[in-house]
Amino acid sequence: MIRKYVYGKPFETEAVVQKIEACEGTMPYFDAYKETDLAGGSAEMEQSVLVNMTEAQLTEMNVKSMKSGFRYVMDKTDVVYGLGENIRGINKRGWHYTSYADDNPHHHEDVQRLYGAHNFFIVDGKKRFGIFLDYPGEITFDVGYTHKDEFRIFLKDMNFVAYVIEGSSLKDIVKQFRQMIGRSYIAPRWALGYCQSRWGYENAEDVRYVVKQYRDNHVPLDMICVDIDYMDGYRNFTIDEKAYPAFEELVQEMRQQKVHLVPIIDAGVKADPDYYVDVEGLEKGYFCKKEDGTEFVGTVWPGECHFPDFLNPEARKWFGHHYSFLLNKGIDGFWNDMNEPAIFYSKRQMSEMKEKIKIMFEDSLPTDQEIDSLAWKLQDLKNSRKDYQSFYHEVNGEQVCHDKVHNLYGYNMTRAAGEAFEELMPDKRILMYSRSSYTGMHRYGGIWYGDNYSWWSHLKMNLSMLPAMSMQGFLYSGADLGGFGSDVTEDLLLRWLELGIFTPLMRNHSAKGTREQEVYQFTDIDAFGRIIGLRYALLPYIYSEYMKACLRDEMLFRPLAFDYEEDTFASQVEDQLMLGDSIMIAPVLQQNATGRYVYLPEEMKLVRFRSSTDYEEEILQAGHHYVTAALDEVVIFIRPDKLLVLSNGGESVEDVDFDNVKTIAFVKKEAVYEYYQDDGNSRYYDKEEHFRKIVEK
Ligand code: MIG
Repeated sequence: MIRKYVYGKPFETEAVVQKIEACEGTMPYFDAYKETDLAGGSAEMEQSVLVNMTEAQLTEMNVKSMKSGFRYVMDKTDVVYGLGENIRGINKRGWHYTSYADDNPHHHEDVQRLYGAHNFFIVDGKKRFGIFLDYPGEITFDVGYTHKDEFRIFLKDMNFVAYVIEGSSLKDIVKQFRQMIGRSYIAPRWALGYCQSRWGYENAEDVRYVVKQYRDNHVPLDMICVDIDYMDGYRNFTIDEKAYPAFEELVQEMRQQKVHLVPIIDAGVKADPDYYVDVEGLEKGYFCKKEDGTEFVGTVWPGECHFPDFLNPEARKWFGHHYSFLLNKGIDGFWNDMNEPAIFYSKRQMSEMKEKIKIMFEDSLPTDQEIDSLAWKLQDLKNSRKDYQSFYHEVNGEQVCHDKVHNLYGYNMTRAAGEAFEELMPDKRILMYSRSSYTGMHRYGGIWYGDNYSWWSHLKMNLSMLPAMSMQGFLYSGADLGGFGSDVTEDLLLRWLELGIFTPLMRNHSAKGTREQEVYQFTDIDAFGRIIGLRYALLPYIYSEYMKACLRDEMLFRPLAFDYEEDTFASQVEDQLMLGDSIMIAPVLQQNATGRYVYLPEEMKLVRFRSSTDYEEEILQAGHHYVTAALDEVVIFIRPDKLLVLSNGGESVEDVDFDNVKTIAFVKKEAVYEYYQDDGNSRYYDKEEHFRKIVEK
């Protein structure tokens, strides 16, 4: 059951598609809560007194700052799931998280926010409920950070909608939420192939070289992402003719190699009187403006940029239709970047900074501390709150300050593309994944999890994020495998791919200046070929589960506790996941380990793959086990009376035979599997003939 509570005058985010009548009163579970900072002492006042005080009374009391929100007192054993793209574990307890989309390439253990804003969570304990706060501005979820047993939520202002969801199970709560926000974006089947990417392929020859290496080594490959270097001076919807001459021919040549070229699009449009997109945008008034009515300018990769007002439906349509520049060249997939939006700095802030630096160096030499603080201040120029507060969107004829709707920017950029694709290519699925996102964007594209590092802890973080993303409906998603920043090692890449073979978006991506991380850069190419080959063998299962999760508003990856609610240990398991209907995965996440401990909530069949054809099986009892998994081995666990469908593999998705599949089953009485299959490319997903039962006795 879903109950809706409207507070104040909420902004219409269009995250929710279901019509739900609002209830009277205030939302259950959480009590109204205020936190004050009293001048001359910050002793907490009695809540009963505080929440009823008027603004005037508070001012009289010398309140320096006050945060308004809600509080829930957690039981010791309560587990909190959700919040989508965030750091830390599956159980979000013990930290504070902020929804305010941020381009932060340092996913350290102490950051509070990343690129997306996903305000849905479930509290599971003596009481069990889910809450979605539909609010496009900044929210803080203090999940036992300030007080270990209190869950406090603070919103910038009290104009929002709360949806409180109760259900018969954790899965049921998620399903109701997902039905409410609409069906997830469905990627073309080829986009579940392996993707090689790097910010650093500078020209067509670089791309050809990568593809040749993969094909020569017989390591499967379906896509190459091209990063900002393919554009002419980082101008969206242009091509650098020197680096990528005859782009259309390159696209065709790649298609003959069964590889899709996937270009990046950035949010900022270069401010340039000789650039057609900028000229059009200015003419039509489609860019975000400052209070004085002139266009806001911020510096990003192209230099000074204008920012399309994606909240304006006309501007959205205009920008979306520009993707046809590339669609017409044979492109059928894109990634949307820098759409928080990322801003390196604005002119105004830069001049202020220059002033500060001048003063600092004027009279005397700065101290060490001053230099440190200067470095911090320079960092603060990036993605600065002041900038976000200084420009406006036009929504139904009204000016809305960007800061208040910040989290909707990337969502609506991707929506612009998604809506255009539906119009321009009604019969074909186009690949789209974005960096920034908000609930609702899941209907138009997937996401990748941004600029992680080549760190073992980030491999673990990748695993933790997967079920949280499934909850939010971002089913086509994945992290940069091998890590984006810093230098990868061969063993880390192998282990990371051993998780990546299960995620719908399976992309190896890395940053300029880091160690090259294509699989052929390392010694045991054969092992990489076998692991990636296993992905292609598993594709019938992964695609079928992915599609069913999309079509039925379900989770693809689940924490163990979602399937074994009665099992009191299951909620403790932070490094294993249920994947689809039949299996549990337990990747090795630690360097130099030749195996790991695995918890089995019930008897299961272990399958240890060295390749799709070379594997062994073993039945394991419920309980704790140490399971070996050498560097080139993948262990999975099949549940009782469930089965796995496998193909004979292939070097590209189009070579995979999805009709004639093999099975590996754990038969106790009878293993049953519902196998989904379609052409992988059209938009007629729901036909009955796509579902087939496979039974094994
Ligand atoms: O400021 O386009 O997250 O995947 O390679 C960095 C260059 C801009 C950030 C993306 C990353 C991409 C990079 N971009």
